[in-house]
Amino acid sequence: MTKKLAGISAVSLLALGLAACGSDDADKGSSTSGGSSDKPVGEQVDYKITGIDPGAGIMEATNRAIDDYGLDKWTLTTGSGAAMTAALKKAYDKEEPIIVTGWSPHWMFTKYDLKYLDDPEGSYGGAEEIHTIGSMKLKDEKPEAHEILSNFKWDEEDMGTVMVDIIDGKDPEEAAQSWIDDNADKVAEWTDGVEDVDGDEFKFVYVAWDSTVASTNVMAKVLESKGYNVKMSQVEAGPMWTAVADGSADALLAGWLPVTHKTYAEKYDGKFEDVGVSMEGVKIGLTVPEYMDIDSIEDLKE
Ligand code: PBE
Repeated sequence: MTKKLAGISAVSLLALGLAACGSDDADKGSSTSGGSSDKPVGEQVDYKITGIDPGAGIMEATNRAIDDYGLDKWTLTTGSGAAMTAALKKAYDKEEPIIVTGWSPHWMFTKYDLKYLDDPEGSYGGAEEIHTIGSMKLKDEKPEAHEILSNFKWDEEDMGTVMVDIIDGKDPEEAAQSWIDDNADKVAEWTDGVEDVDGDEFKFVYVAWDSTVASTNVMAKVLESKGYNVKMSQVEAGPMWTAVADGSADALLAGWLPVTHKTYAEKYDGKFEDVGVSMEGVKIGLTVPEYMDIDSIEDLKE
């Protein structure tokens, strides 16, 4: 029970983090320094934005922001979601300045007090949606899975529960299964009236982004419960889209649109089916600890 309560409060915080996105207009342009130092924020962080894997849409958006805001001195480092959150934890524990590429839903907003920097130029787009992207042959060849995936829709609290369980040490499969056990009504909305299959293979491709790990594990378990033999193949962002477009995988659950994965969606236009929207109102952007005394990407110019 204690665990459950802790989970709920963690998840409400996550929802709060999401609700706070972009609505933080207080103090705009109040200061050009960050943390307790008087130095410009750029000097404090060596003009470095801590990024993730190079194929992520948020990396493309961040390079666009560097351009849009004239951040000539700045560099975006590449790494992975895990390396980014490790760097964030390290800085946060010492109350040091750091700027990362962040997105919601993400457990980092549950574990740390963070804020998005305002983006008046709109380099990161606005409210995004997570789309389920299927291969062109999915509907004909695996109509049961297609139907379930087209019904798949949940919210940031649902995903947050799974993500927080995983970061707190639960195995992703177990975290997925316990969310399913606790949300039988929701799962039934996706699966009701859909016939079972007999061991047909189904292949998901996914990137090791914490949000995507959560959704893919949940849907893998749901499809398994209907008789599918599900394979999950972890790849980079580009190969994830390619695999669905060339039909070597059946579906991906991390099609962030209209902005984040626009380049991929345009590249493969006509070669995939947009099966449905699994979540609305998601967001990407530059993210900093609350203790930093900046509010807008414009403050990085100083
Ligand atoms: N993300 C998580 C991905 C999509 C899902 C925001 C890191 C990206 O930037 O491509």
